[in-house]
Amino acid sequence: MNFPEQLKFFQERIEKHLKSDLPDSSQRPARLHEAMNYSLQAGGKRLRPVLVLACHDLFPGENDPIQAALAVEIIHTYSLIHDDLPAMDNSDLRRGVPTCHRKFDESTAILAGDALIPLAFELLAKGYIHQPELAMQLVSLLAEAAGSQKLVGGQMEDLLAEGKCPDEDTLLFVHANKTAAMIKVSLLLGFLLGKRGDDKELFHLVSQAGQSLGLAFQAVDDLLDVTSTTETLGKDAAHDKEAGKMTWVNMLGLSKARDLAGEHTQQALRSIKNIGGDNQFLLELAEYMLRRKN
Ligand code: GRG
Repeated sequence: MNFPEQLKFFQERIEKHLKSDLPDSSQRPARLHEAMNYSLQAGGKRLRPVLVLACHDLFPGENDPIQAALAVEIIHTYSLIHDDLPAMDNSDLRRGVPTCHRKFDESTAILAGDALIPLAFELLAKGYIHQPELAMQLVSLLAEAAGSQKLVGGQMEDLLAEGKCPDEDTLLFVHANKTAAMIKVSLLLGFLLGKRGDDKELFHLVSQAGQSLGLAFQAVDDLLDVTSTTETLGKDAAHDKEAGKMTWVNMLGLSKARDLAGEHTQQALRSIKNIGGDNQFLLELAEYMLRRKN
């Protein structure tokens, strides 16, 4: 399979399992499950779960990484639902459709996000129950990445920095934790489920690749906010500027922010090459993430 075929294959597998493996909208309370499924199935690029599957396939083993892929997408989707709330970014559009609180209401959106968090850990625990040690490792890494020192912590500092004069230390903290941590853990979960999952040296290289890929991803996100349209993004464009967010673009300007995205991508490519294995897809994915339009 070439790169677009392989990407489509992974994305279709993820879509299929997001439909079949989660509580459906007829389950009581129907409104809650409807809201959870609405946001989960609204589309999105599915980059994080694709990273899980792709990293597993570097050294494919007996384990099926799909439950780990679903778990990271579910945590990511909860974070988007909560990020869009009036108390946070107050956004109307996400993944090309009305945000969860606009489609339903604020309380339902809060609860839908809340309910997605334990669901992710339930999928991990049950999905890998036959290897309790591995399951514990996956649960603990994802919990850490989603916790107060990473995803939620990054979001906290992002909110605190709104309207403030940009400073590099804050920007790096926010990007490393709000964005890169979830991208890094996606790679790590996939890697741990593969045949070489207990290789500490490789784990370190995968971690480095994830960090660089995550920082590149956020730099591109900052660029797209000012260079793209709401229609292409499927979420409000020029949002960062309006909200007074600290971004690489307002700190360095467009051209240097572009260079930075390129440099982080080059660093990620070097790490992925050093990891070895069947890495062609992952190398192309890193370049695709740099070129992405939404
Ligand atoms: C509410 C705890 C909490 C965290 C929110 C996800 C997030 C943190 C904020 C969203 C705003 C933002 C710019 C986050 C950086 C990460 C990011 C670019 C998320 C969007 O990810 P994509 O582009 O989205 O992969 P899709 O819809 O394609 O999955």
